[in-house]
Amino acid sequence: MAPKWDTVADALKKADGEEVLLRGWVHWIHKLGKKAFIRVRDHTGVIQAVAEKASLSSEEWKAVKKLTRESSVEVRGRVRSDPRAPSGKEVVATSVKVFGYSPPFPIWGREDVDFLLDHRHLWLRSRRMTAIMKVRETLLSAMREWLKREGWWEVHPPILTASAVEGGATLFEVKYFDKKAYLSQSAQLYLEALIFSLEKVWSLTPSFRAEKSRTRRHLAEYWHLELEGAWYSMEDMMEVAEELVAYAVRRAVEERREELELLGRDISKLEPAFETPYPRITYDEAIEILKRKGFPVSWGDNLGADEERALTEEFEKPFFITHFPKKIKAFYMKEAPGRPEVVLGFDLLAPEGYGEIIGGSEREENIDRLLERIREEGYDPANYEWYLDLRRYGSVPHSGFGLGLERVVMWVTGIDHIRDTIPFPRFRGRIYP
Ligand code: NSS
Repeated sequence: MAPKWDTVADALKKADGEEVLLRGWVHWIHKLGKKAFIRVRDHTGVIQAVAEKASLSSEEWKAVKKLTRESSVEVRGRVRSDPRAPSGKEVVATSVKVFGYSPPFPIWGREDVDFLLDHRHLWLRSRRMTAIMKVRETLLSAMREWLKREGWWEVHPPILTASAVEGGATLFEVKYFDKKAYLSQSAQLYLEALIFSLEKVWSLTPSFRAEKSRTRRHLAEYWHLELEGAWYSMEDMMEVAEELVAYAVRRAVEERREELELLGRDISKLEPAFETPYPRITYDEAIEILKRKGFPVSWGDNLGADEERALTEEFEKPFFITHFPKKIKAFYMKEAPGRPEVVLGFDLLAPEGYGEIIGGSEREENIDRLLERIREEGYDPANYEWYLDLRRYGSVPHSGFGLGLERVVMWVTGIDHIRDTIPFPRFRGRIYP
């Protein structure tokens, strides 16, 4: 069905004198005697309409006089080039219809963070949030397209689960009838079950982490894109990860240049990410680099945000860190052959200080080692019986990873806080709206 009205982008493409019918919200309005300048916003942009008392019915002119910012309107008119208009063209209105008036809009754009979060449902109308949401959509559709083309099956694992994947400390507990259950931290264990039929699977699910501290890059609810592949080694999986990211970033730059520019993103900093392979360093090398940079780190330490930021200064494109100490990584990661203190795990870090966007590994196949690690974590092995079955019945070498969509959006848009990568962010202290 062809839309019955024009977008602002359509209007800007029209020649002088052509008729348009716009629908949108009043972005800005200036009333001057018998004239009103109405900037109309829709999802494609903003255009100025000029309404004059003489060209409208008296009802319509009355309505125009009552218009306020964020009222919703329909404007019919003719396009006219005007170098003084913000977009070089304006619409000379022949009719204005009001759908909904707006009392004084509470947001001007200079309010503090908490005010904007309390009014998130309204702040989403800003051009900044609109641009970010479009970049997000483009990144995700590009990834989806890539995965389909490369033969990965999309599947739908559960969100309500009986057990932890990524450590008990960040589990959200929910009442599940007369039992306790948890919101999923990762679909991984279920994806591991699905590779025995579909072999190459992926899912996009919300993942939940009860992160106790508020940071710039942690949400309590985030969108997790996860892959799992039968017969894939860690190295194979890293190639998948870099190709997926390179493709998505390239597409976002090609298709969302205007939005990235509106956000003030220096696009030249994203271009190196188009080319694979991405550099690879081991955890051991990362520790050496950090020591050289004067960080008081020793082997076995977790790499926090500050350490990651320092490492990103060494690279102009995303890079992998591999072979982490076993004791800082999850129970399911496979021991490195000949080096039992290290696992075949990898992180992909985005440059410019952004840090980890992907975490993955080859999975432990040895059932005894798995059980031992499950016990060490303090989990009840009974909850993992089904998972252990996957090692009993025709076990295969396999690997996978999880990508935090908001982390990727944050890097690509160049924004400094994860909360603006998602319409309604969830983190400690924030559940409304
Ligand atoms: O904890 S991860 O590093 N890894 C997993 O959950 C694996 N079980 C995934 C897998 O192999 N299937 O999380 C993966 C990614 C991580 O690199 C971040 O990009 C993102 O998920 N992540 C988060 N994003 C936003 N907020 C929070 N709290 C968060 N935690 C992880």
